[in-house]
Amino acid sequence: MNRPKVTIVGAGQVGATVGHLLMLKGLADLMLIDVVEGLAQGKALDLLQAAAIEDRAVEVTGTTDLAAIAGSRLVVVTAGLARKPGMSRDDLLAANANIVGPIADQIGRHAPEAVVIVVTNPLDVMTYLVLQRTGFPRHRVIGMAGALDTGRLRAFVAQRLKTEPATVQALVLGSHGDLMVSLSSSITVNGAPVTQLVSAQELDQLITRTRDGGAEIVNLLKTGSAFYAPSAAIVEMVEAILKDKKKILPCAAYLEGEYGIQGLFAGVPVKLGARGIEKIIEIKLNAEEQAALEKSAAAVKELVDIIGV
Ligand code: A3D
Repeated sequence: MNRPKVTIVGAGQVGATVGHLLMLKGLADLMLIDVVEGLAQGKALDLLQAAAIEDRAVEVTGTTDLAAIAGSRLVVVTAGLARKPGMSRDDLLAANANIVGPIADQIGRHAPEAVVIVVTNPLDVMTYLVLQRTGFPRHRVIGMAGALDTGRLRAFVAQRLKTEPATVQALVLGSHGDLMVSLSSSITVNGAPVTQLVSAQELDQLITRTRDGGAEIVNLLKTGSAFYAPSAAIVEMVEAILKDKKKILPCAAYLEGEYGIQGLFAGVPVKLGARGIEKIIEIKLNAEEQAALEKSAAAVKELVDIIGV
């Protein structure tokens, strides 16, 4: 069978979990790459054996060699340092730029037609760096954040209302971080506006918990950060692309005037299909939401200026 090849660069908590979920779906042959000798090889071997038990006929290979990106239909970049307690996403900036920049160079060289999903934090800046260093068109470089943040908000709303998460719809835009923009007006439960189901104060608390969702888990874990939900969100995006689903999801996309933002990544609803981002969906925001989105983009611009890409 002619399965596409998906490469995951960074075989840590997120990368390996993405590998596990993708293996279970049997969607693609997998290449795991990590700078630590033996790590990607060991996890790949473990996954290959798990695939036999799960009855999935996929190839899983591990290496330290970035040249193994060659032939990838899709590359997921999770290489980098994870946040530690008390560390903001922005603290990670310089360290992760030095890791992600050279990886992007190798993606451009070895898989010039690939779609790239960037996960390394600070997300919006790392995605910008990958766009610049690969020279890829903007529809093929996508940041994962909105799908995760939306999932977190849906989980909290469903838990509060004691209902199934599948019935809860929501949209979280902006940058991934303290300035994410949750659109209260977008949250519905089986079509009913959530604003009529919980008090404004409760809704605020759910939105705040979503904004701080990553930090809450970091503080509990003490070492490392969230990986199950981030990986599920990445796989949702990978599946939409490999299956050409035309699925509308919030993702970090490079904006060229959409939402009044020029030359930066921000989380907005996009249509994901075989080409990557097939369309940036512009929805009408109220003045407060627009101002919040612009504030969040301005914060990303400051970080982009710091790393000077
Ligand atoms: P972790 O378990 O530390 O895995 C990172 C892996 O990257 C490690 O195995 C490293 O050895 C590897 N690595 C480091 N440098 C290189 C390199 N040059 N080439 C190849 N591999 C390398 O972290 P994690 O998996 O928990 O998180 C990975 C990244 O994703 C971090 O930057 C997180 O902050 C980020 N993350 C983002 C989200 C978003 O929602 C955007 C969610 C979760 C994690």
